[in-house]
Amino acid sequence: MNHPQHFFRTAGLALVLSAAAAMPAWASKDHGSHGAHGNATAQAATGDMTDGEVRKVDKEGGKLTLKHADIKSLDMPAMTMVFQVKEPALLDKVKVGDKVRFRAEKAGGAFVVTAIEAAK
Ligand SMILES: [Cu+2]
Repeated sequence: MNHPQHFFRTAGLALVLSAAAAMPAWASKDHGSHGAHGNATAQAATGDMTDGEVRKVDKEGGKLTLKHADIKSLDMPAMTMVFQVKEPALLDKVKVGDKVRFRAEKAGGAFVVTAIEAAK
């Protein structure tokens, strides 16, 4: 007489357990996608500006020599090179030896600094 009751109780428990076991798999998958999204957003924000150091300012030529870190958007490793500047006024914001953060893009075969600011 006790056996059927025992069977149903065990079966009921097994159902609860399998439902509980399914929960973490779903929950962690959802959590993982949120984490990946957060990382992508952070990468875009930090990949925006590149660290550099001013080596030379050429106001007449509208050029700037920068020792720069990797520029991921331009697929360029760290190096020292000459950039053109989009606005001559950008050259007034920096002097030789300044640590800066800047944004560069490729325009017509030349690399052009479009924004620059003192590194914090
Ligand atoms: Cu470079």
